[in-house]
Amino acid sequence: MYKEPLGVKVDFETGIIPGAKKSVRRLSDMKGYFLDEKAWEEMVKNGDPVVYEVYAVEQEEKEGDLNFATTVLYPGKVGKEFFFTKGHFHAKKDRAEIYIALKGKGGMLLQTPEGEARWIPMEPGTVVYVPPYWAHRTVNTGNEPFIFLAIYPADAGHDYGTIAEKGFSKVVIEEDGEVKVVDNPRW
Ligand code: S6P
Ligand code: ZN
Repeated sequence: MYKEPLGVKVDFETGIIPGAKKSVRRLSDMKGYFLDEKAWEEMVKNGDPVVYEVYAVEQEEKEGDLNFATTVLYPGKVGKEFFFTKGHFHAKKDRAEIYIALKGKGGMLLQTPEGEARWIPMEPGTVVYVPPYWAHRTVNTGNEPFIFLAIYPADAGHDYGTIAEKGFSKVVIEEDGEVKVVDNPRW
């Protein structure tokens, strides 16, 4: 009747959680996500790099329980756009989430269902509260892996559809050697 408590040591250097379920997202898994489609195609042809890996410790989708997962988001750009995670709303839209940055440099784009966006810069030690209803995507703006831990309700689920179709209203690019958060020209 009681579940067994669990303690695991997360490797802050690699993001690896022993015993966790690993998933890998390559650039080819992100067709249509980046603005510069030619650059995307070239990069997919020339090695199809891993954009991010997730190590997740997940429970049954039940109210009250919690999941946790690390993400290792690699450095890179497609055209001017920094590598990012796909981004999602939670399937149960009112489920919140906490992120803790462990290594590297980046940030989070958040967006309401109406398309109002926010950018929160993240570095090791930054804790981000993702309120209910906000879609969220992380972006690596540095030149080493950006690693963070996410803690989220076990019944939150993922809704990728809306973001896959429309993206975020802001994009994070490098211009004149600077990180800029600008309006998405496709929005
Ligand atoms: C889950 C949490 C993270 C992401 C991971 C990959 O709610 O927000 O563990 O799943 O960072 O991003 P995405 O958008 O591909 O799920
Ligand atoms: Zn989430």
